[in-house]
Amino acid sequence: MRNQIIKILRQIKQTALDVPKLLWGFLVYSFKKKTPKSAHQSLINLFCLTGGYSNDILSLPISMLHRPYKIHSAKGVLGDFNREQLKDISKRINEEGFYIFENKLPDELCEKLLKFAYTHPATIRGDTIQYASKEIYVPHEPKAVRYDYEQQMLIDNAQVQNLITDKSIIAVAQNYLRAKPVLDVIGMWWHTAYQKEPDSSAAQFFHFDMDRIRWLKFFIYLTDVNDESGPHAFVKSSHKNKGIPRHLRARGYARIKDEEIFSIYDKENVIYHIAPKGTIIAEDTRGLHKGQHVVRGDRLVLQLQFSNHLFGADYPSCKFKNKSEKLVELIAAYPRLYSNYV
Ligand SMILES: O=C(O)CCC(=O)C(=O)O
Ligand SMILES: [Fe+2]
Repeated sequence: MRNQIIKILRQIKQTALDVPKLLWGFLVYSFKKKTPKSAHQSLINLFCLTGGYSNDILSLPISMLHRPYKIHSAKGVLGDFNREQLKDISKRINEEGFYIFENKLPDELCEKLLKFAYTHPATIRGDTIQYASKEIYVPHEPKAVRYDYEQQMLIDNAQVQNLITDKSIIAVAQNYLRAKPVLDVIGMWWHTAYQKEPDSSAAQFFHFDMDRIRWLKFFIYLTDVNDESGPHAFVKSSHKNKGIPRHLRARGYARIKDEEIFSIYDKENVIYHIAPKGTIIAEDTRGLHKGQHVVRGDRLVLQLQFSNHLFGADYPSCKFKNKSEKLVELIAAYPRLYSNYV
């Protein structure tokens, strides 16, 4: 009983510190367009404390201030969605934390991106890598567990520009976020069979993301993904409020071992996205997820992240150097959507 009271008092004290720090952080952000580190930490602390309610409360004024764009035709690589279909997709993501689209990325687009990956250097990453040098990925001869392509190269790539101006993707993101979306991460990386053990810096242990207040990630497989080549894994419904038990949240951004996940969640709720190349998954990575480590082969994935606000983690910034005609047109129509790159 005494311990319980001490715990509650500690939580009250923590909240009393984190709420003003967060609000102060918003004020600083509105002037500097940069979040103070301590305010981002408070966002994480409050998530750990409330299990997600804090993010939902913060999202309310954002939704009111940045009401969704009018998108006339939500047509593109994912399909041609009407309002009801968009609602259904959001409902499924709200329920399960992810949605796998029936439509795949056309082969031609996958091939072009794959060719880009085979011909451009990427930064190698891994727990054992001392120097983040740039290397061209050679299949069967990996030099690290992960190869990350530079965002600047990606945003200027014609295929990537095709995807970030795709109305079906934009509409799905906006519908889920319930606000004007802001595109804020464009990433592409290989996971390789470099090592037998999962790697922490390559996101191969279960974890939740908390870089933003609310966001949606699109994972696009550019290679066939089987059970050995590193499927993306997600714990169904763990993105919901209190979907992650308090004792796990209490550890903050910690990486969680599989044994612990399976001791908490039913096996059938731990989903491994084994799927062919071109598969597109929308996921709320507030839930527990990871890239299963690769046993054989490799996996190339492209990721787009849309958030309801740029408050949060401070990513290195980059701006468009070349723009397709369509991108120029959409930047004018949806300035907030591309504000991070303009
Ligand atoms: O590579 C993966 O499948 C996981 C990546 C991840 O954790 C993330 O994008 O947030
Ligand atoms: Fe993650």
